Amino acid sequence: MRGLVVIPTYNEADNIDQIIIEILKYHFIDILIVDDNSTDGTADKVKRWMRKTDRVNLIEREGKLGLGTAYVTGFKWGLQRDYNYFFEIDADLSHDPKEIPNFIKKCREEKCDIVIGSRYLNGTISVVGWDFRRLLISKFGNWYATTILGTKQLTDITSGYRCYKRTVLENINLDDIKSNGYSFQIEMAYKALQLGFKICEIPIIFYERSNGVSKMSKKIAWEAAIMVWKLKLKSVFSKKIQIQSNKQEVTRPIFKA
Ligand SMILES: Nc1nc2c(ncn2[C@@H]2O[C@H](COP(=O)(O)OP(=O)(O)O)[C@@H](O)[C@H]2O)c(=O)[nH]1
Ligand SMILES: [Mg+2]
Repeated sequence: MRGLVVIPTYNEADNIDQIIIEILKYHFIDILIVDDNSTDGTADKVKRWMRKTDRVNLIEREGKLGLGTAYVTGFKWGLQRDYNYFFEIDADLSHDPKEIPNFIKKCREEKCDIVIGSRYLNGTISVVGWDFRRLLISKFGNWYATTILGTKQLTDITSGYRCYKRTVLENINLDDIKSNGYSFQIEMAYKALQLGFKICEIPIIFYERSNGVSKMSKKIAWEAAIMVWKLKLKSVFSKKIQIQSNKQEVTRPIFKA
Protein backbone atom coordinates (compact mmCIF):
# COMPACT_ATOMS: atom_id res chain seq x y z
CA MET A 1 0.00 0.00 0.00
CA ARG A 2 1.34 3.42 -0.96
CA GLY A 3 -0.17 6.86 -0.67
CA LEU A 4 0.62 10.17 -2.31
CA VAL A 5 0.03 13.46 -0.52
CA VAL A 6 -0.39 16.29 -3.02
CA ILE A 7 0.38 19.73 -1.57
CA PRO A 8 -0.44 22.81 -3.66
CA THR A 9 1.75 25.73 -2.69
CA TYR A 10 1.87 29.42 -3.34
CA ASN A 11 4.28 31.30 -1.08
CA GLU A 12 4.47 28.75 1.72
CA ALA A 13 8.23 28.97 2.44
CA ASP A 14 7.60 29.41 6.18
CA ASN A 15 5.46 26.29 6.38
CA ILE A 16 6.82 23.86 3.83
CA ASP A 17 9.68 22.32 5.86
CA GLN A 18 7.44 21.57 8.81
CA ILE A 19 4.69 19.92 6.79
CA ILE A 20 7.22 17.80 4.88
CA ILE A 21 8.86 16.66 8.14
CA GLU A 22 5.49 15.66 9.61
CA ILE A 23 4.37 13.74 6.54
CA LEU A 24 7.67 11.92 5.98
CA LYS A 25 7.10 10.19 9.34
CA TYR A 26 4.62 7.95 7.50
CA HIS A 27 6.78 5.58 5.52
CA PHE A 28 4.02 4.45 3.20
CA ILE A 29 3.49 8.02 1.97
CA ASP A 30 5.24 10.05 -0.75
CA ILE A 31 4.84 13.79 -1.22
CA LEU A 32 4.21 15.81 -4.36
CA ILE A 33 4.35 19.57 -4.13
CA VAL A 34 2.74 21.55 -6.94
CA ASP A 35 4.22 25.00 -6.70
CA ASP A 36 2.97 27.93 -8.74
CA ASN A 37 6.19 29.88 -9.10
CA SER A 38 6.15 31.12 -5.49
CA THR A 39 8.17 34.28 -5.06
CA ASP A 40 9.34 33.43 -1.53
CA GLY A 41 11.59 30.48 -2.37
CA THR A 42 9.14 27.67 -1.52
CA ALA A 43 10.36 25.58 -4.47
CA ASP A 44 14.01 25.99 -3.46
CA LYS A 45 13.22 24.62 -0.03
CA VAL A 46 11.47 21.63 -1.62
CA LYS A 47 14.49 21.02 -3.85
CA ARG A 48 16.66 20.80 -0.76
CA TRP A 49 14.43 17.97 0.47
CA MET A 50 14.63 16.27 -2.90
CA ARG A 51 18.39 16.01 -2.51
CA LYS A 52 17.84 14.13 0.76
CA THR A 53 15.00 11.79 -0.19
CA ASP A 54 13.26 10.51 -3.31
CA ARG A 55 9.96 10.52 -1.41
CA VAL A 56 9.61 14.26 -2.03
CA ASN A 57 8.68 15.38 -5.54
CA LEU A 58 8.00 18.75 -7.13
CA ILE A 59 6.08 20.07 -10.08
CA GLU A 60 6.77 23.71 -10.85
CA ARG A 61 4.18 25.63 -12.81
CA GLU A 62 4.88 28.97 -14.42
CA GLY A 63 2.43 31.11 -12.43
CA LYS A 64 -0.45 31.15 -9.96
CA LEU A 65 -2.88 28.93 -11.85
CA GLY A 66 -5.18 28.01 -8.95
CA LEU A 67 -5.63 25.31 -6.37
CA GLY A 68 -7.97 23.17 -8.49
CA THR A 69 -5.68 22.86 -11.47
CA ALA A 70 -2.75 22.25 -9.12
CA TYR A 71 -4.52 19.20 -7.70
CA VAL A 72 -5.52 17.94 -11.14
CA THR A 73 -1.88 18.19 -12.25
CA GLY A 74 -0.75 16.40 -9.08
CA PHE A 75 -3.33 13.61 -9.33
CA LYS A 76 -2.44 12.93 -12.96
CA TRP A 77 1.21 12.65 -11.97
CA GLY A 78 0.28 10.18 -9.23
CA LEU A 79 -1.96 8.11 -11.49
CA GLN A 80 1.04 7.40 -13.68
CA ARG A 81 2.61 5.73 -10.64
CA ASP A 82 1.30 2.96 -8.44
CA TYR A 83 -0.31 4.80 -5.53
CA ASN A 84 -3.50 3.40 -3.97
CA TYR A 85 -4.44 6.45 -1.90
CA PHE A 86 -4.27 10.13 -2.82
CA PHE A 87 -4.43 12.88 -0.21
CA GLU A 88 -5.18 16.57 -0.41
CA ILE A 89 -3.71 18.74 2.31
CA ASP A 90 -2.97 22.45 2.71
CA ALA A 91 0.66 23.46 3.10
CA ASP A 92 -0.01 25.94 5.89
CA LEU A 93 -0.31 23.38 8.74
CA SER A 94 -4.05 23.97 9.00
CA HIS A 95 -4.45 20.23 8.55
CA ASP A 96 -2.66 17.98 11.03
CA PRO A 97 -0.72 15.24 9.17
CA LYS A 98 -1.25 12.99 12.21
CA GLU A 99 -4.70 12.27 10.83
CA ILE A 100 -3.31 10.52 7.74
CA PRO A 101 -3.58 6.98 9.19
CA ASN A 102 -7.14 7.72 10.35
CA PHE A 103 -8.21 8.49 6.78
CA ILE A 104 -6.87 5.17 5.56
CA LYS A 105 -8.40 3.30 8.50
CA LYS A 106 -11.80 4.80 7.73
CA CYS A 107 -11.44 3.97 4.02
CA ARG A 108 -10.67 0.37 4.79
CA GLU A 109 -13.03 -0.30 7.67
CA GLU A 110 -16.08 1.29 6.11
CA LYS A 111 -15.21 0.69 2.46
CA CYS A 112 -15.28 4.39 1.66
CA ASP A 113 -14.02 5.68 -1.68
CA ILE A 114 -13.38 9.20 -0.38
CA VAL A 115 -12.85 10.31 3.20
CA ILE A 116 -13.27 14.00 3.96
CA GLY A 117 -11.80 15.56 7.09
CA SER A 118 -14.76 17.49 8.46
CA ARG A 119 -14.67 20.49 10.77
CA TYR A 120 -18.39 20.30 11.39
CA LEU A 121 -19.19 16.67 12.16
CA ASN A 122 -22.05 15.97 14.60
CA GLY A 123 -22.93 19.65 14.93
CA THR A 124 -19.51 20.65 16.30
CA ILE A 125 -17.27 23.45 15.05
CA SER A 126 -13.67 22.26 15.22
CA VAL A 127 -11.82 25.34 14.08
CA VAL A 128 -9.01 27.12 15.91
CA GLY A 129 -8.13 30.75 15.15
CA TRP A 130 -11.00 31.96 13.00
CA ASP A 131 -13.01 35.08 13.71
CA PHE A 132 -16.79 34.98 13.45
CA ARG A 133 -16.79 36.40 9.92
CA ARG A 134 -14.48 33.69 8.55
CA LEU A 135 -16.55 31.00 10.25
CA LEU A 136 -19.73 32.45 8.81
CA ILE A 137 -18.28 32.42 5.28
CA SER A 138 -17.28 28.77 5.64
CA LYS A 139 -20.58 27.66 7.19
CA PHE A 140 -22.59 29.61 4.62
CA GLY A 141 -20.49 28.16 1.79
CA ASN A 142 -21.21 24.65 3.01
CA TRP A 143 -24.90 25.31 3.49
CA TYR A 144 -25.19 26.97 0.07
CA ALA A 145 -23.44 24.16 -1.80
CA THR A 146 -25.13 21.27 -0.03
CA THR A 147 -28.59 22.83 -0.29
CA ILE A 148 -28.33 23.48 -4.02
CA LEU A 149 -26.64 20.19 -4.84
CA GLY A 150 -28.68 18.06 -2.44
CA THR A 151 -25.64 16.69 -0.62
CA LYS A 152 -26.84 17.23 2.94
CA GLN A 153 -25.15 14.01 4.07
CA LEU A 154 -21.82 15.86 3.87
CA THR A 155 -21.14 18.25 6.74
CA ASP A 156 -18.01 19.79 5.18
CA ILE A 157 -18.06 19.62 1.38
CA THR A 158 -15.54 22.49 1.11
CA SER A 159 -12.87 20.87 3.28
CA GLY A 160 -9.49 20.57 1.63
CA TYR A 161 -8.21 17.72 3.78
CA ARG A 162 -9.24 14.47 2.12
CA CYS A 163 -8.27 11.07 0.91
CA TYR A 164 -9.32 9.50 -2.39
CA LYS A 165 -8.99 5.89 -3.34
CA ARG A 166 -7.22 5.50 -6.66
CA THR A 167 -10.35 4.22 -8.42
CA VAL A 168 -12.14 7.55 -7.81
CA LEU A 169 -9.48 9.55 -9.62
CA GLU A 170 -9.35 6.99 -12.42
CA ASN A 171 -13.07 7.35 -12.99
CA ILE A 172 -13.62 11.09 -12.61
CA ASN A 173 -12.73 12.83 -15.85
CA LEU A 174 -10.00 15.11 -14.53
CA ASP A 175 -9.84 16.96 -17.86
CA ASP A 176 -13.46 17.96 -17.33
CA ILE A 177 -12.87 19.60 -13.93
CA LYS A 178 -13.85 23.22 -14.35
CA SER A 179 -12.84 24.74 -11.00
CA ASN A 180 -9.62 26.69 -10.74
CA GLY A 181 -10.04 27.68 -7.12
CA TYR A 182 -11.59 26.27 -3.97
CA SER A 183 -14.81 25.13 -5.66
CA PHE A 184 -12.62 22.25 -6.77
CA GLN A 185 -13.50 20.53 -3.47
CA ILE A 186 -17.21 20.83 -4.13
CA GLU A 187 -16.89 19.75 -7.75
CA MET A 188 -14.86 16.64 -6.91
CA ALA A 189 -17.23 15.52 -4.15
CA TYR A 190 -20.33 16.10 -6.28
CA LYS A 191 -18.94 14.30 -9.32
CA ALA A 192 -17.84 11.36 -7.16
CA LEU A 193 -21.33 11.08 -5.66
CA GLN A 194 -22.87 11.19 -9.13
CA LEU A 195 -20.63 8.28 -10.14
CA GLY A 196 -21.89 6.32 -7.13
CA PHE A 197 -18.77 6.52 -4.96
CA LYS A 198 -19.15 6.33 -1.20
CA ILE A 199 -18.00 9.44 0.68
CA CYS A 200 -17.37 9.27 4.43
CA GLU A 201 -16.21 11.89 6.89
CA ILE A 202 -13.90 11.83 9.90
CA PRO A 203 -13.59 14.64 12.44
CA ILE A 204 -10.59 16.94 12.10
CA ILE A 205 -9.52 20.14 13.81
CA PHE A 206 -8.66 23.01 11.46
CA TYR A 207 -5.95 25.36 12.74
CA GLU A 208 -5.78 28.76 11.05
CA ARG A 209 -2.32 29.38 9.64
CA SER A 210 0.32 31.08 11.81
CA ASN A 211 2.71 31.86 8.92
CA GLY A 212 2.09 33.37 5.51
CA VAL A 213 -1.18 34.72 4.13
CA SER A 214 -4.41 33.16 2.92
CA LYS A 215 -4.97 33.11 -0.85
CA MET A 216 -8.73 33.20 -0.44
CA SER A 217 -10.18 36.08 -2.47
CA LYS A 218 -13.55 37.45 -3.54
CA LYS A 219 -12.89 36.14 -7.03
CA ILE A 220 -12.38 32.61 -5.71
CA ALA A 221 -15.55 32.84 -3.59
CA TRP A 222 -17.58 34.02 -6.59
CA GLU A 223 -16.20 31.23 -8.74
CA ALA A 224 -17.44 28.77 -6.12
CA ALA A 225 -20.89 30.38 -5.89
CA ILE A 226 -21.38 30.19 -9.65
CA MET A 227 -19.77 26.76 -10.00
CA VAL A 228 -22.37 25.19 -7.70
CA TRP A 229 -25.16 26.32 -10.03
CA LYS A 230 -23.25 25.15 -13.10
CA LEU A 231 -22.87 21.70 -11.54
CA LYS A 232 -26.55 21.59 -10.60
CA LEU A 233 -27.81 22.69 -14.00
CA LYS A 234 -25.52 20.32 -15.83
CA SER A 235 -26.78 17.43 -13.75
CA VAL A 236 -30.46 18.36 -14.26
CA PHE A 237 -29.86 18.73 -17.99
CA SER A 238 -28.04 15.42 -18.36
CA LYS A 239 -30.77 13.64 -16.35
CA LYS A 240 -33.36 15.01 -18.77
CA ILE A 241 -31.40 13.72 -21.73
CA GLN A 242 -31.11 10.34 -20.01
CA ILE A 243 -34.87 10.18 -19.36
CA GLN A 244 -35.55 11.09 -22.98
CA SER A 245 -33.20 8.42 -24.30
CA ASN A 246 -34.75 5.85 -21.93
CA LYS A 247 -38.18 6.79 -23.27
CA GLN A 248 -36.98 6.27 -26.82
CA GLU A 249 -35.67 2.82 -25.90
CA VAL A 250 -39.08 1.85 -24.50
CA THR A 251 -41.04 3.18 -27.45
CA ARG A 252 -38.82 1.74 -30.19
CA PRO A 253 -40.29 -1.81 -30.19
CA ILE A 254 -43.81 -0.35 -30.33
CA PHE A 255 -42.88 1.57 -33.47
CA LYS A 256 -41.41 -1.60 -34.95
CA ALA A 257 -44.61 -3.49 -34.30
N1 LIG B 1 -0.27 25.77 -6.42
C1 LIG B 1 -1.18 26.60 -5.90
N2 LIG B 1 -1.48 26.52 -4.59
C2 LIG B 1 -2.39 27.37 -4.08
C3 LIG B 1 -3.02 28.37 -4.86
N3 LIG B 1 -3.88 29.05 -4.06
C4 LIG B 1 -3.78 28.50 -2.83
N4 LIG B 1 -2.87 27.50 -2.84
C5 LIG B 1 -2.48 26.63 -1.72
O1 LIG B 1 -3.66 25.99 -1.27
C6 LIG B 1 -3.62 25.81 0.12
C7 LIG B 1 -4.81 26.49 0.78
O2 LIG B 1 -4.73 27.88 0.57
P1 LIG B 1 -4.94 28.96 1.73
O3 LIG B 1 -4.47 30.27 1.23
O4 LIG B 1 -4.32 28.47 3.00
O5 LIG B 1 -6.51 28.97 1.85
P2 LIG B 1 -7.39 29.16 3.16
O6 LIG B 1 -6.95 28.10 4.13
O7 LIG B 1 -8.79 28.98 2.69
O8 LIG B 1 -7.11 30.54 3.65
C8 LIG B 1 -2.28 26.34 0.58
O9 LIG B 1 -1.35 25.29 0.63
C9 LIG B 1 -1.92 27.34 -0.53
O10 LIG B 1 -0.53 27.57 -0.64
C10 LIG B 1 -2.67 28.44 -6.24
O11 LIG B 1 -3.15 29.26 -7.01
N5 LIG B 1 -1.75 27.54 -6.70
MG1 LIG C 1 -5.08 27.99 4.83
